[in-house]
Amino acid sequence: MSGDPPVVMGVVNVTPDSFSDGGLYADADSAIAHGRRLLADGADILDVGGESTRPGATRPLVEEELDRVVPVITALAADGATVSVDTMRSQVAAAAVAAGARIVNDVSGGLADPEILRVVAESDVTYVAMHWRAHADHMTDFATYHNPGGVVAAVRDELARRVEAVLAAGVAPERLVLDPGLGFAKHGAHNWQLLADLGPVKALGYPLLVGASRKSFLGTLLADPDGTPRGIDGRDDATTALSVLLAQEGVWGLRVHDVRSTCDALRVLRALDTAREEG
Ligand code: PMM
Repeated sequence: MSGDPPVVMGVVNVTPDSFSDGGLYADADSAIAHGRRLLADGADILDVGGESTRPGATRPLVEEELDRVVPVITALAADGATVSVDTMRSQVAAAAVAAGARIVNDVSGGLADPEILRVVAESDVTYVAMHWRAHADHMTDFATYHNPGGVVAAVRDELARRVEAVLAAGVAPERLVLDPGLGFAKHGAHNWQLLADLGPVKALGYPLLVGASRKSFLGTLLADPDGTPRGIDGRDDATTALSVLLAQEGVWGLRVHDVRSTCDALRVLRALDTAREEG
């Protein structure tokens, strides 16, 4: 690993329907307890979300999303955790920041609700802009990349346009993080192409967050001989393998569900680095 190890962002989905952990932490108490477990496992950041973005998901009302995330953010921030809010909505971002969130993780990169950029610009929080093309209920319609350079060039170019919008809204460049958006308007092969060639996205010059954890392209990779995709519960080892590779690529952050295995893997990398430096 050259440079700083990635930060580990643990996922706290306060939703009834997220694809990986939907319904497990749908009430505030269990979500708060889960966040505390992730902190004990070594998470640097807790990413609290109240809207499922699984393909085909329908959106909650703003009030529902607020009711889900605000009490959880308030409690975890009061514990001293660095909390991120996973939202595309300006009202939710504003309430989350008021409740103590330090990062706004917007999977739409400001496309779903451009007002969110103003909320971020008027605060001092970090903004994660992810590559995104459409809401979950029809994003698979947009999973085509026939342009020269394919998905890698498209993601780079579309993120570059988001960077312009974010900076034009007054967000300081040092507060911006980019994310290639694995699984969002992307089929399995697109995700692998992006993972195999992060260089062009990295060359935009911003820290990168990557969320590969438990996503369906891993289920497909690990499918049974009869083609049945590996279930959510069986995807953490493959996620951890990717965490190791992404750490070696120098990404800024890893968004994962099973925080402990990724933190363990990062400790292995650090021990090797130390042995090399001392040897
Ligand atoms: N993936 C999901 C939700 N939020 N945020 C960022 N920045 N990057 C991601 O890849 C990402 C995200 C969907 O996964 P989940 O349903 O397991 O939370």
